[in-house]
Amino acid sequence: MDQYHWVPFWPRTAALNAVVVNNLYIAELGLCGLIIAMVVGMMMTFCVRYRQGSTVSRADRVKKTWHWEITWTTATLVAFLVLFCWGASIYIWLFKTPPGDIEIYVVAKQWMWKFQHPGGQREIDTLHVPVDKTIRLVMASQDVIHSFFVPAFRVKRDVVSGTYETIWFKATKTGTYQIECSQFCGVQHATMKGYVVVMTPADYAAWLTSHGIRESLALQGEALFRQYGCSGCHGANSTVHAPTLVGLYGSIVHLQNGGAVRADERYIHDKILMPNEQIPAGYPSNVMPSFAGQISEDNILKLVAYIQSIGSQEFSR
Ligand code: HEC
Ligand SMILES: [Cu+2]
Repeated sequence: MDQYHWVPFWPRTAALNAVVVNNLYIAELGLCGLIIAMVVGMMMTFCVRYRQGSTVSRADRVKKTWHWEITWTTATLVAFLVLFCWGASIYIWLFKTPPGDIEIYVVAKQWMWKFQHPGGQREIDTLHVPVDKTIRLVMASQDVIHSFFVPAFRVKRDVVSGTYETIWFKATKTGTYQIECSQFCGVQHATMKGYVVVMTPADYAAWLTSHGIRESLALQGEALFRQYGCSGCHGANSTVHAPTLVGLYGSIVHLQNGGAVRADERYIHDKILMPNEQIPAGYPSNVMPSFAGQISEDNILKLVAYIQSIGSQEFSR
């Protein structure tokens, strides 16, 4: 059963993320309620006790009691600091995407959600996932800003064009849950809805087989890698001084400007569109051409999947 399902208007709770957010929410609400009760309670008490015509003593009106001042101030400070630390750690936990058992690529566009599974299965506006697995979404926008929001999972992340955003969730209950776009993205924004279908592992496996008509994303990416001429420079027989992409994914790249970056999806994506933003140390700049405007986000995702498939370092993000 849903956590707190008996509370009116409480959204459904169908993921590990949602349970954690629920607990924080209840605690914050409880603490704030307690403080309101104390403040309003005291106000009412004093209003009645010192009303005009009451005969209680009004002596010592300006006497300060430091004990009370200090106790009260410290207690609220500590309470809110605890809430802050707890909330901040949950925020980091929610937004720092772990590697994930299954990685799904998402392209948002006016006005639909396109999903691509690692095996090449594609779907629009409906996302099938297994229960109790960490699902990692790598999301790109083909046009304007969108936002991927699944209320029942309490996960929401803006999807901005030109770069990748990631988000994760672990569904804990089978069922169908609504996806909303929560950034105004044009006239059909209100209809940009979809569903996450959470299935048992067996059902999910069956769904994958019945939809596994295409070749895997990595294989499609390999074809694009040749088609766009990447292999001409990055291939084993190339005469161009370009780095091999084997084992690149997940490694640390040392840059010409002295910095270092993790070669994750975003790095590879940005490298294809803006090659001169980050140059690996020891390689010439202005050799790799920009493919901005030539490769769609769908195809960039496939290229990334291919580069990931030719060797990656395990890492935690
Ligand atoms: C004309 C040759 C050329 C072509 C074509 C080319 N690249 Fe590159 N690429 C380079 C060079 C040179 C570098 C190293 C210098 C730099 O980063 O600009 C590089 C760097 C990279 C890097 C960063 C590698 C690292 O070790 O950090 C990636 C990823 C990459 N290219 C992917 C691609 C993809 C995908 C394509 C095809 C869509 C492509 N390249 C097409 C020459 C090329
Ligand atoms: Cu949208």
